[in-house]
Amino acid sequence: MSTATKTIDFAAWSHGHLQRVEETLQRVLPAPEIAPQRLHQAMRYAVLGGGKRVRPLLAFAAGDLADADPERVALAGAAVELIHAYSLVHDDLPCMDDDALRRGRPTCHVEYDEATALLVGDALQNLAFHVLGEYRLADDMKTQLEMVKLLAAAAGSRGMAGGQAIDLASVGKQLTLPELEQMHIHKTGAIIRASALLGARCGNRLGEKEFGQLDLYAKLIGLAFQVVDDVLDSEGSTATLGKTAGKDAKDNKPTYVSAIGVARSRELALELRQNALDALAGFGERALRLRQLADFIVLRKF
Ligand code: GRG
Repeated sequence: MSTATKTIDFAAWSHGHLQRVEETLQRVLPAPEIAPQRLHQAMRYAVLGGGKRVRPLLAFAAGDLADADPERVALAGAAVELIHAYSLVHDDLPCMDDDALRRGRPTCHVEYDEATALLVGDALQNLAFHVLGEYRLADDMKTQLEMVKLLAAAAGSRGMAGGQAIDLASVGKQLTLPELEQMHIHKTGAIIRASALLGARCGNRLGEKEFGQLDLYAKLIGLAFQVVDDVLDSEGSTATLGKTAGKDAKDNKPTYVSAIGVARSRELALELRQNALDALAGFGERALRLRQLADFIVLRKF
């Protein structure tokens, strides 16, 4: 397959899967007319208002490795996206990053109010686990329970929430590269990693070695995602990003750009991508979408 054909093919693949994710999110979110209406409307505002949906796409791509049923993966991917959306709503609150723009629109607490935004995050987090418990997502219940624990660990104090705590405690400090890496492996990487692992768990059980290789890929690509995020924050525009650009420097946050500069950060993202691709070497064509997503994550402009 030529590079041009593969690229077009990726566009079609992601378009189809994005539609499936949107339909699934629409379906699992409470309808806006159900009481309490304002909370349900705000939840839908936070989740359905755009976003790249990289995490569900990673779940689908990893699902390919395990011949997973796309309907199962769509639900697992939706659960991850609900956790992601909750994290953004809480991250934007005045007590955290205090941001007014997200996905090109007013943040949830600006559009509604702070208390509602807090409840939106709480409710989305619970909805994510409801989805993992409500539908049949794996061949056996033991695996499905593993999936619940996997997402709980990724979102909790030893995952995303813990990474956010390190982030808040690091304002005004210059972290070493290993410290920065630790922060981001937790804050951003844990949920990205969980997306891929959950997608794979929806299908035939991968061997330990194969699951380990997927895990390695997911860790590397999660870190690459954050390195690129730091570069985009420093170089991108608010209009393209749909969120306030230049916020890390303004807030005096340690980033890859502040630690090693833009040029080296770009190189690092490419190195991480290459290492992630190397981790997939044994999978052959089954890992095509994971390879293409690695490229998308590293070469993206928003
Ligand atoms: C646990 C209370 C609590 C809060 C967590 C981790 C967190 C708060 C927020 C994430 C903060 C953040 C903006 C991290 C940078 C990397 C990142 C997750 C960027 C946004 O993700 P994208 O680019 O966003 O995938 P879209 O809008 O495309 O979904």
